[in-house]
Amino acid sequence: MSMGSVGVSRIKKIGRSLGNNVARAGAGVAARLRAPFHVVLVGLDGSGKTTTLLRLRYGRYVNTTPTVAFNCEKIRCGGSSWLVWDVGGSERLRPLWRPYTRATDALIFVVDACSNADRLEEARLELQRLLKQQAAQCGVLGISKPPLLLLANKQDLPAAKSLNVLTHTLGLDDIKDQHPWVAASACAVTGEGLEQAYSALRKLLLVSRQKNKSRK
Ligand SMILES: Nc1nc2c(ncn2[C@@H]2O[C@H](COP(=O)(O)OP(=O)(O)OP(=O)(O)O)[C@@H](O)[C@H]2O)c(=O)[nH]1
Ligand SMILES: [Mg+2]
Repeated sequence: MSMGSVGVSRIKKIGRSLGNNVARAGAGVAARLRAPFHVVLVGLDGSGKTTTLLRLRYGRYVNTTPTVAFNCEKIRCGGSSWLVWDVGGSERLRPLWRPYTRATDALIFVVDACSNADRLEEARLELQRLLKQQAAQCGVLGISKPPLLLLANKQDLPAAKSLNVLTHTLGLDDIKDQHPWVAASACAVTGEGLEQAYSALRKLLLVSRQKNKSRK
């Protein structure tokens, strides 16, 4: 065997092993990209959380009853897969939001866009309380705040308020620099707007992760 042929076979061997390592690393990255984002759906009772989730899970309208604890479904929407925890929104269940939203990738706060002033004030208080808890929890754990999607549901109804009115009333305009958020309108009955809403949340999640990486 000549020196030249030994060299070539060694180079081929190194190339193969390098290729395997790159392939393994690539598979790891792909698996991480495929892993679903963990997201928690919260919002007042009757805002339509479960209807949005079941619409995405089954691709059709499903009649719901008030959630007495939580639902969990894996869905694909807006270019990603999501493991969605839908926690009941009745007053009695709201204390559960805290443990469910600990160390989540993202939050979705669903608001009934037709809510009257009292219900909007109730939603504002709950949302602001949740964001304060998030800030405290993330501070303790040393992690960044999970991006928030405000989902203005029931846009099919004539009394639905605009996104601008809702983001202002819920106090999101005031926390622009403190918490990453995005808002979108939807109708859970027809599914209109849900793809765009999840896609906007996905984009915000990726941008936030990129920012955190470059900060480290
Ligand atoms: N017109 C209209 N009705 C909707 C829409 N989304 C949900 N609903 C109705 O609103 C009611 C409450 O919906 P749910 O999905 O059960 O509400 P929820 O937020 O899960 O309520 P809890 O489980 O009690 O927290 C149901 O009667 C739904 O059919 C929508 O986009 N448009
Ligand atoms: Mg429900």
